[in-house]
Amino acid sequence: MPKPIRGADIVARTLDAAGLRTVFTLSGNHIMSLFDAALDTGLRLIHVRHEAAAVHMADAWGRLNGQCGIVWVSGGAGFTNAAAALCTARAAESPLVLLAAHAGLKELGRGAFQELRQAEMAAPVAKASWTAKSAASLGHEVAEAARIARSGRPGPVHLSLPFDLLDEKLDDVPSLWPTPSAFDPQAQLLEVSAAEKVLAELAKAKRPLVLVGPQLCHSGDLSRLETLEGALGTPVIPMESPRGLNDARLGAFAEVLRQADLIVLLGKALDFTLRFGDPPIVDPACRFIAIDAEAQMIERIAREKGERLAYSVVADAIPAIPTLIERARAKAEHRAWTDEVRSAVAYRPAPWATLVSAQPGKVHPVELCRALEAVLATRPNAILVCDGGEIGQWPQALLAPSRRLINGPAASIGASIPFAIAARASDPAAPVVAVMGDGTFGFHMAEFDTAVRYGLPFVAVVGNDAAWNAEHQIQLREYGRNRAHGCELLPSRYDLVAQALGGHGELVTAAGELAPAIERALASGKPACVNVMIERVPAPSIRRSTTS
Ligand SMILES: Cc1ncc(C[n+]2csc(CCOP(=O)(O)OP(=O)(O)O)c2C)c(N)n1
Ligand SMILES: [Mg+2]
Repeated sequence: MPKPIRGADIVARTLDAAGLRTVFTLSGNHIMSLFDAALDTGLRLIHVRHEAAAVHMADAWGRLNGQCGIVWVSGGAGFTNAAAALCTARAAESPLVLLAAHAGLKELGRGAFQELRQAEMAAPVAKASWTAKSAASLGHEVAEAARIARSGRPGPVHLSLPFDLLDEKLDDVPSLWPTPSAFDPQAQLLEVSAAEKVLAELAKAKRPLVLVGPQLCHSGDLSRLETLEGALGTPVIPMESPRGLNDARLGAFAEVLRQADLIVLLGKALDFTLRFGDPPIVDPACRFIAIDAEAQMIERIAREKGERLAYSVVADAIPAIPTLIERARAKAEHRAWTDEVRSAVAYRPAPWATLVSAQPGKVHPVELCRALEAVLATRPNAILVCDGGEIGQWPQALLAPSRRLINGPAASIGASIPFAIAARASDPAAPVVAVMGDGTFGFHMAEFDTAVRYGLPFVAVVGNDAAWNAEHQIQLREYGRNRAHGCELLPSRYDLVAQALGGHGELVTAAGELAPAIERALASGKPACVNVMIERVPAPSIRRSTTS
């Protein structure tokens, strides 16, 4: 006789068997059966202080590991808190599965506890979003969610789990369990003949560029892009910032983009980050190639660019890279052009090298980055997180760690503390440094408690300018100083917040104190906040014609 099993056990065991063992969660009535089921598996629960933080953690997990991050939250408001954070993961092409409790199927339409059309609500911020159909299909539906999250252009998937299905008892028969391959992404491989066509177009072009989207920036495995650039003899440019062509990491790239005669969009959406590829940012005669997992993306590019879309193919971006490298033996050389692009990307204003703050008791963000550069130089396995408005742009401009997490094209601030905690959970030996604004710190500062409970140290370096400065700068530019309001904050002691929650805190008011304070924070072995009083300056907008 098969033993009876609960729906909740099917979910927990399915995740365990697939190796998806770290679950970011916050408890709630209807998922307590999942918590109970987890005890009989190898699952590790990391329970947090706000559901959005759990999603941000799973997002970071997905970006760092290429595996799905897993989230469990309650239904109703637990779900809505979580769903809001899917927006960041969706734009960043990050694979995760949000499993949310849901009113019982049997009570739907009768004003059930926490009854809400969750699947509809998450649909615009998820790759797929649905409510589980039966207890017997729960394992298969979880596998399907994970498969969709990692197929094509990766992204978050939401699956609501009606609590009556989680509580239902059924016989443990083999048909309940998905096969390991049910989790595998559906691959769309770039055919050799397609790769040859792309290479032939590259060979004909004089000033080609390959632009790659967020999914190729995730692992921080820049060497993959460098190898591609070397093999193609064509500059390969990562684009994952909501600032698009003003991405400080790309230096003066916008100036050379205008000269390109062929742009290969390798898994890179033609969107606002590229100003839609329209003139004057792109030459009106420039041609395009699109290699994209989504036929709809290619159709849109074809509609917008007409005959200037020289070639297109539906294929996944990541596995396309080895195929392109393999076939690129007779590569076209664009050495002078590649050097020109590289020097534009590497350009930083010369005055930055010697810049020091003119304001007593304050540090300039460039000085902050100088100290961080020294700290990171001795830690090649470090993970750098950048968040916040203006402050977050400076480390993106000045630091080049091998692993980096930024908020991404959704332009959402606030994820950095959860990102840092998940980064440490994912690589317990990695020093994790998160640079963020003072406004941003407030979004998830309670997660210091989570980090303390789980012994997951990281250093939050807060650029404290007592303002939502990015928006304040817009007011200064667009409306004038005397109409700037609603963006002031206090120069609060966030370092003491960290201490109060069991972490380590440092207050820094002079550049000379920075490196020692960050070193002490790392050495503390605790979640730490280095609260740095900084000048309220605009983010860099790098052009070779200007010095700021
Ligand atoms: C979730 C979210 N809310 C609001 C915004 C708008 N926004 C962008 S930057 C910014 C200010 C951030 O302030 P802070 O973290 O202190 O960084 P600063 O700009 O001061 O360096 C705001 C409010 C956003 N991008 N995302
Ligand atoms: Mg600020």
